[in-house]
Amino acid sequence: MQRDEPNSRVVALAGGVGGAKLAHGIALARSGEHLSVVVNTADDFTLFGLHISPDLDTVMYTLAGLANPETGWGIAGDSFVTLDMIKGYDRDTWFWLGDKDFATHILRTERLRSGATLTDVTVELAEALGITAQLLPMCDEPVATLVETPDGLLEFQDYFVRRQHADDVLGVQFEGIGATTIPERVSDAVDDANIMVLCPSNPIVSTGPILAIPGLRDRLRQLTMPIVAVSPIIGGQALKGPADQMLATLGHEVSAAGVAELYKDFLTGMVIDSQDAHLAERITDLGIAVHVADTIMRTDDDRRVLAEETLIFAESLIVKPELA
Ligand code: FO1
Repeated sequence: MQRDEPNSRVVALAGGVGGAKLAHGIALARSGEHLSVVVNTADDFTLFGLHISPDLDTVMYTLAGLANPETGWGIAGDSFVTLDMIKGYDRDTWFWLGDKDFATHILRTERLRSGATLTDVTVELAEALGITAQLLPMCDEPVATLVETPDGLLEFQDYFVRRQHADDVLGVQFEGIGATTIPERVSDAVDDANIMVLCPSNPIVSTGPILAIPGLRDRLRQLTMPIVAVSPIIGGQALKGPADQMLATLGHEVSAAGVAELYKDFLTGMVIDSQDAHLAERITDLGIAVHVADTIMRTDDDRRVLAEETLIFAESLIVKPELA
């Protein structure tokens, strides 16, 4: 197919597994060189003295072709000898860290302790793994998602992994977000892009923290490039994780239209699943163009095809200068 903009520069905002899959699809559909992925870091935490960045690692391993295909996070075929030994010391091992994965956390922590920024370390690790896309944390300052539940305020991984996201979410807080700034490399990536894609990630705790960085949402509202989201909710459900439960307990509609409401102040277009075609008119009524596609990504080819469709849709929304 002939495209007007075969080499669009794309900046993608992503959280964990769903975000990683679409980012991988974009790299497969076009090329990593034309892609910057800005990743949520509000899930980051310290374990065994190591700085863990679950979403960054999920995107990094996925783009490098190393991700565990069953879980979507962690490394395929990893062993757990280190964690077993830690367990032998009578320590709680609720968060599964594989041996190869440990290497990433050790080196990240070492570099951060020697004064490198999270952006520096992320770029170094991704390059070393041969990733051609630019992988960027949403910010360099620490941010921690805290989840308000009937049992009190929980740290994110405590809520998500240890307690298996079983608690009702009554609110979320992004501790530290007020002191964050948009990193220069993220700012440059946005400036250089002609398409922005919001990956199908949890809109509350994955893209939510990215959009909460002071000044970022205002910046998106002023952009002239198309900003297209792929809905993480299909047929009223999240494919993975607690986005559906969270939307419900926070009083949002659990549908692609509910997600469109959350993004409507800056969104140009939305890709929704064929199962949700009936929602198209409600979303277009919000001033958001809609493209209907099969959005479930089971294989690498599904990722590539969805990414290609999303980019062609976004490119159709680029306002040509003579029409502006
Ligand atoms: N998710 C789990 O549900 N259980 C785990 O034991 C777990 C370990 C883990 C280790 C490294 C990593 O990079 C991610 C890991 N995740 C695990 C996923 C992760 O914590 C969540 O999916 C995200 O924070 C939400 O996007």
